[in-house]
Amino acid sequence: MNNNSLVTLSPEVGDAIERRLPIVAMESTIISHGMPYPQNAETAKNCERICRENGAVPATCAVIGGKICVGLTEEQIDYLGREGQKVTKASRRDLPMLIAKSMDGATTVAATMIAAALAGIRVFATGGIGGVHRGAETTMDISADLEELAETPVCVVCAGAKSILDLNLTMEYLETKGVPVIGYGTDELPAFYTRKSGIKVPWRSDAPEEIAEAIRASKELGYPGGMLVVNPIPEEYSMDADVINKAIDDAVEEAKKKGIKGKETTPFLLAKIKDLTGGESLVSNIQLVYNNVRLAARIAAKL
Ligand code: PSU
Ligand code: MN
Repeated sequence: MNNNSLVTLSPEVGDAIERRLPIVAMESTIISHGMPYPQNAETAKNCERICRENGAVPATCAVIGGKICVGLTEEQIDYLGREGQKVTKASRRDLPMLIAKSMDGATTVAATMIAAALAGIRVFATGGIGGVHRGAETTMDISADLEELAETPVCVVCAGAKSILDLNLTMEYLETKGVPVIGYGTDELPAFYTRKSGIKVPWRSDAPEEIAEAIRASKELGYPGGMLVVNPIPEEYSMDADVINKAIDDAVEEAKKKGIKGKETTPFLLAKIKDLTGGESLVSNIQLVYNNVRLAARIAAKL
């Protein structure tokens, strides 16, 4: 499958591709920019373990020394965790120059989808995706993740989107781009830390098998893009809506005051929210990622 000289498969992932075993891709910006050290590296390694326990081979992706690595060693995961925001946050627009300069980069949802697609991997688990930011009507801050979902055939399992984004506009954007959005066991878009947002999703599925069938159908229809499965955070880890929404509003306000822009916006907000909730948001964040890995592994197993 991998004839691309830019892509390096780990031995485990290479073997899984050859044997056509279920594989789940995972991103690395969530490690470097999404969580503090050492919880970030621990979470990434636990995700790999949970993935294996659920019958799929994990393929955490990053750019290391200018190579697109699909499947990382524990040392590489620790390195990304330790370096944190010193590593380049790499989205679609960053890959060519990171490769040209033989640099390292932690891949966002968009860049991880590209890596996964190059390796022939069709299912990807993460926490939250980027989207249309609040105030995008003046800043034009719309994550490249949305465009990637329209262009690259990978099914992304997430816990919805944080309300650091404008969730209504994010859904409108996905509708315009024709990206299938499927609520797993829900009719509503989950809001990452909470199970509900009040926004309807176009489709609901209660069966990983059915989602796998939709992935196959999308391919047969000749759709270029992927799809988005939104999986609510388990009840026991979901946060109080008032507490989290207040923290998010305060974080957005502070980012505006400080003039935080562009790719710094999402990492700034994530760190601020964690501080404002006294770390409670981090616990929820970690648990919802595990929950998404479990579902992604079950979908991959049905493909
Ligand atoms: N949302 C989260 N946690 C994250 C991210 C988003 O709840 O770690 C990361 C993901 O890697 C996502 C990226 O792809 O931020 C989006 O950044 P931007 O909005 O700059 O495209
Ligand atoms: Mn942006």
